[in-house]
Amino acid sequence: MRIDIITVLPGLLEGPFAHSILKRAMDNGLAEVHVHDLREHGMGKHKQVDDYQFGGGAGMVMMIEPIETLILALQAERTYDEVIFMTPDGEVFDQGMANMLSLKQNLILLCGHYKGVDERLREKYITKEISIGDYVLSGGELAAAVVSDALIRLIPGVLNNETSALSDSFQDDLLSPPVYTRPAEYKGMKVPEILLSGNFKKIDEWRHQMAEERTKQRRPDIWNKKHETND
Ligand code: 6GU
Repeated sequence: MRIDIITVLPGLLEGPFAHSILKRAMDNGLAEVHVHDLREHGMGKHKQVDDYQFGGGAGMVMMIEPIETLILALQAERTYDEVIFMTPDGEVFDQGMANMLSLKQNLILLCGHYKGVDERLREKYITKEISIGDYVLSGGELAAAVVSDALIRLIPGVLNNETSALSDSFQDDLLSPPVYTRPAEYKGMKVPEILLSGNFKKIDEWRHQMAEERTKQRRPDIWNKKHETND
């Protein structure tokens, strides 16, 4: 998978891909993330990328031309499955969308800023718009990092057995059960007996039961959605 991220703040995206699982995925050639500084394609000697909005009102709007130039240059090199605009008024991202997008080869993520981007660019080039939740971030960069992380970890070979994405919360519409490590007793607090029993069938049952209880209690919305179709 290749992800091209278009941003006015490339520095914000240096950290997330330089560590741990995402770094290893890139080192192993399983994923490529290319961050493009929109300002390099800005207009005039000030490399302008945004301008006042027609009709008045506070806040700048990202101009069409620098973004179009970058998108066309990328599309001349390869075919993109989606050109995604990261924006709080997009479709809300979830595990289902992550699963779908993780099957794609080439994606462009455009990070929104200021008051947004000229509507004509959205109409002409954007094939999908994603929000990561109902709150407003200063820009789309952190959201692009969130989406990229969620996709890359699903690529076969990125996770090993121990960290397998198949046992993730949400993958089976259940939250994860509680987990424990050494010591078996800490300041009087004990690890549930069953986990020390060595009876792996019983342990599996216990974990499943805890996952169900946790989902019912914390996310009745997910629990009810999972069960309404079966009733
Ligand atoms: Cl994708 N961008 C911004 N600026 N805010 C958000 C978001 C995206 N998703 C949730 N809030």
